[in-house]
Amino acid sequence: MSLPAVVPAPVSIEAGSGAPFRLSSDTVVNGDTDAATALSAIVEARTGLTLATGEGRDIELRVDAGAGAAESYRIAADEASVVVTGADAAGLFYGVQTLGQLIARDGYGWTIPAVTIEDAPRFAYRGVMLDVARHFHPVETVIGYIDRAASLKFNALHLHLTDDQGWRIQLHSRPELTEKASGTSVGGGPGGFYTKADYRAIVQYAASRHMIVVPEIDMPGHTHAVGLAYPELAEDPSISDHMREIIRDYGGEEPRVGAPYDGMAVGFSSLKIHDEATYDFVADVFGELAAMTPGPYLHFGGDESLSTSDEDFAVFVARASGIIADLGKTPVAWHEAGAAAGIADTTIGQYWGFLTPQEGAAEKATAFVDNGARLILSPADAIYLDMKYPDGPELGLTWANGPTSVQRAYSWEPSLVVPGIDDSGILGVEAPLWTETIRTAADIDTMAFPRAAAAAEAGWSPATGASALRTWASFRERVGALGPLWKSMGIGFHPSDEIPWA
Ligand code: TNX
Repeated sequence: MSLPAVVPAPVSIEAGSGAPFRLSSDTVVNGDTDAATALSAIVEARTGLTLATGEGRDIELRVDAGAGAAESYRIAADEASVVVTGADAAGLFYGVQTLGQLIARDGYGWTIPAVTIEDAPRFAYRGVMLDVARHFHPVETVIGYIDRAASLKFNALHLHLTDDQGWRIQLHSRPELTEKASGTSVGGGPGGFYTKADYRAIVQYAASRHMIVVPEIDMPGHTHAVGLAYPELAEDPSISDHMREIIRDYGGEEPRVGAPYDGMAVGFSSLKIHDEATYDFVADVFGELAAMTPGPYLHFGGDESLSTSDEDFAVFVARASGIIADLGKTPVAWHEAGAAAGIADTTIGQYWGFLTPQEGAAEKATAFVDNGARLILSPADAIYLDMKYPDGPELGLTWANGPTSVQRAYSWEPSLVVPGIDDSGILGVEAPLWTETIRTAADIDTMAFPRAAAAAEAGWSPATGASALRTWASFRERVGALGPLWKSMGIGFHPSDEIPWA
């Protein structure tokens, strides 16, 4: 008997021998109210049925604090009943997401197959990143992305809030940032920013889906927009020959002092490293963000600071990470920052190199673990969701060995990326979506689905080799089976020809 399709693959799944549970408008759901609301919404979207509440317990949703590890859950379904037990509220929520994937249809109606599932995450951190700087994405789009990501058991939304092209978060301590530096985007589009109330709404919605928000303010490079608001903090653009080549390839103008930048080239901007005013700025920005952000992480970027010398970069990284640590938060930085002596030793590194590390990336990443912290893995040639598909639309870039097939997004093992770094040094996995070419919610859906599901499985499911389900052959079948559920959720996924869509 074939197993029901669940993505990300659970720790264990066993098909029962009996008849399935039948869903109808008489089916009563009972127990935890938040979980019941979440399940009813999924069932209604997928089947059109409205579940009943009241006496009876056809479907029971409960939290049992002794039931297992954080975020874990168990499902027992047979002809008579369906019981989902979470070890905590997040675990119960994930059990409900799995239950949504189990909904099937036979000749008589909607069913949940007889099945027993035990499940818990491999890694504590499972993230998606959305770049709202290159193109701004409104609150509704972010909320939609939270729903989609949470359905795959992602628990962190990293927002790339600032870059050369725009500053997207309102701060009362530094109002000029959004007043003067949020009005454009790549290609000259209109830009935009989140008010403090918008940001709070995003944080709150994410929390309701058991996700934290990780805000990133990219520094000391990627800061041309800062110079529009505070010219005294920014170095003049430094335009290398390499950058002129990129401008030739991608089009666009060279960055100019005092003018918004709407091109795609990177690495020309820097904050002034040897000016105390810079660190007053860093303290204001992260101080205000810390107060708005209940999650433990503040990301200070640190990538591609190509116009900052190594010595100056190290000075900046030490100061910025120290400021964040002193606020009681855990700093996060892209892996380049690992090279900086003096970095706060709690800083989490985000590795964005290739599956086979090149040019010192592994050494820089390893430095975070040597300091006693851990890594988030975002291998660019596997799970950069902004890479073109081989058979997809024109959207996306190709620099990370692209185009990137669904098979390549799936076929990697976290403990084999950075040599010597195994699960104990890995906090988790994150799939970034940069938005130089990505303008709309529909664009986001196309690029992220189905490849985000591959990243979800790398972050949640047992290691490759530790589960019969952790193969490309199994994954493509299971993802294909999610097609109807994704359609019912309104996900405009890319109908990749690598996947046998149901
Ligand atoms: C590299 S990955 C960047 C971003 C670009 C992205 C495009 C990283 C830390 N930096 O600035 O948007 O490539 O794929």
